[in-house]
Amino acid sequence: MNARTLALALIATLPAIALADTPGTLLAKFAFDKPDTLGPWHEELKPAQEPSDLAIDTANPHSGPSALKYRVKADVDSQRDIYTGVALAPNDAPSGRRLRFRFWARTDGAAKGDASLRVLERGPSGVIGWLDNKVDAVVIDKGATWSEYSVDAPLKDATSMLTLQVAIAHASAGKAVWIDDLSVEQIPGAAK
Ligand SMILES: [Ca+2]
Repeated sequence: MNARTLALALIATLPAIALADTPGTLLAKFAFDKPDTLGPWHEELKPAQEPSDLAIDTANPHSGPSALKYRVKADVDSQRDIYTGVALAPNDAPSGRRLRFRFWARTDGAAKGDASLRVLERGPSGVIGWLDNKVDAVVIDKGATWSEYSVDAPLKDATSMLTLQVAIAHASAGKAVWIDDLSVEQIPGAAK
């Protein structure tokens, strides 16, 4: 490869690098570092109905002193989730809004595809739909080692609030997922 070819090859990689590093506007960040508080995260069902543990775990943090741990305690053979809400600013982007979700996760006892991040878009009239029309925005499948996950997706125009869910499908005793450093950023939208 001569110098010119090398230069062209490097230039060709620039847009992808620039896109991945595009600074976004941070809308929400969950570090799960305050001891003994889950902050705004909740279980889908009341504790008596929900055979699971949801806790701040100081034994297995990704960063800081702790992470969020969600562990199913009994065989329920259906999906279970924990959730929180994220309020958005009014839609003032004529070219559309685009969000980036980033987090670190690890699992225990969960098969590939069991655990996922789900993002429900909501508006003044209620539920609008899943982010990018996909039930699972991100499938968490890399096992016991902390791994980083990221997804970019366009937001529907009427969306004013998000519900983030960490879901475990086919919930059975012992399946667990840890989440840390979850962020939601708005990044430049693509022209429609
Ligand atoms: Ca943390």
